[in-house]
Amino acid sequence: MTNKTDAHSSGSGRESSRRAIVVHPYMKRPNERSSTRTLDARLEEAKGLARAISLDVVAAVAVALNEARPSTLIGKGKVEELKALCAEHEPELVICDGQLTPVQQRNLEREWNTKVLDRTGLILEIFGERARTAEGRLQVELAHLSYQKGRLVRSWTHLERQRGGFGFLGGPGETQIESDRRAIGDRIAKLKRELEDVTRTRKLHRDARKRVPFPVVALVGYTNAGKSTLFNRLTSAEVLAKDQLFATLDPTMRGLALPSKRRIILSDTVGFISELPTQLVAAFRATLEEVLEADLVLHVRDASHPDWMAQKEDVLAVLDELGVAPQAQESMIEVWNKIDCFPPGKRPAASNDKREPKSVSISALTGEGFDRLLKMIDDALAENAVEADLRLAADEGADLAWAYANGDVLKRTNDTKGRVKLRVALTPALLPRFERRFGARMVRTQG
Ligand SMILES: Nc1nc2c(ncn2[C@@H]2O[C@H](COP(=O)(O)OP(=O)(O)OP(=O)(O)O)[C@@H](O)[C@H]2O)c(=O)[nH]1
Ligand SMILES: [Mg+2]
Repeated sequence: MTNKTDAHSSGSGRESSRRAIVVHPYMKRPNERSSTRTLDARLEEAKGLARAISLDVVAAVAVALNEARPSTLIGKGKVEELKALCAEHEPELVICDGQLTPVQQRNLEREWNTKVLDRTGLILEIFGERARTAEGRLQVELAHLSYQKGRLVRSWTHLERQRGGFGFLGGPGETQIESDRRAIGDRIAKLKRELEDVTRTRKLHRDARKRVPFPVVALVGYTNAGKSTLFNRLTSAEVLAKDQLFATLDPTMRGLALPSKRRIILSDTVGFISELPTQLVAAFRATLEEVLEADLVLHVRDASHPDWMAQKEDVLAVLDELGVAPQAQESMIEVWNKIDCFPPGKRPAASNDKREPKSVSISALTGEGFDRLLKMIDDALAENAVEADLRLAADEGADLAWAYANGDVLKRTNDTKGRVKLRVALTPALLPRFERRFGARMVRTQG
């Protein structure tokens, strides 16, 4: 991975002044996916990704393709044009906002006399810079290696085809690649073992936390939607919120009390993006377990973004790929953020359609709409809650204290003999623990 200066501490990143040209190739005959996004927004996103590793974008060009050329992806004429642009700006790097085969990458590097990185490579670089925890770093390195390994295989088959007619198979190139592949394979196996250890420790922590009776509410959403800003405002925590793609990588959790006094744990996570490299989705599955096990998921959306509909599809696709249960997706609340960007009267209106997910408009920046948001969280959790009655004898004070510490006590009645009846509200996750502790002394009344 890279060993450049820290993007967070370098501020504008100007002093590093690594100049880059961004090239966004797209098919002239748009397929379904690209047609839902504006070209401008795609180019902006590509520039944003480049800036996320403090690159100084000196030029950005969208390139229309009739077809993908196997040798260079983009057509001859455009390759020449961009060569001139490279000669003019002398960038350190050209970002190609699409997938390149290793052969295409190498050919373009030769043509333009500069290093070329494709979208997956760029996202991996960003994640490499952002990862802070041991687990995050392991996950990114693993993803990076899987990516490299795939490229070695492909370039090898290409070489094989080139040499095929001459009987040079088994030449030095092949041996080199074979041993590279083996080395990468060994490293991957080692990383996987280390990651398993870290994940196990993390699970222990999570189980310990589970003994706290608070429901977990997870924020998910497209990168830059405003998850961390909302998280900070709600919990008054200082989590890095930046106009930067993938500002947050490692999940962060903080406690918070709702208006009903119900305490929850809010979790801020990594943002999603279209065409998230599959290696990364796989690698981050462990981290995103917080989301998988959340009692409620809030989908934070940037309502001011021209592509917010396409972004929603991307987020739902990643949630599916991660295996977030359909019922969790069903109870998901959509948080339409950044409504301060709209003049009054021009704001997107929440639908009353029962088939649509519940939604609430807010501004994480101004705090507008927070009352409604918090009430919706309260209501949704209450809806999922289970109620039960506990009957305790006078000498069962320890159990009584435990019930107060772990459940949400709604009502208490004492009789003359010192016996106590408690009505408690429990999250679904808590129910089994109460059942274990109280057995026949507990009767479910609802849920
Ligand atoms: N105008 C406006 N800007 C906002 C609002 N909420 C967040 N932003 C801005 O949007 C940018 C991204 O905010 P973050 O909170 O870092 O977004 P995120 O979803 O955590 O992004 P990642 O961690 O990269 O996935 C920042 O520049 C915020 O100041 C809002 O309600 N209104
Ligand atoms: Mg964030």
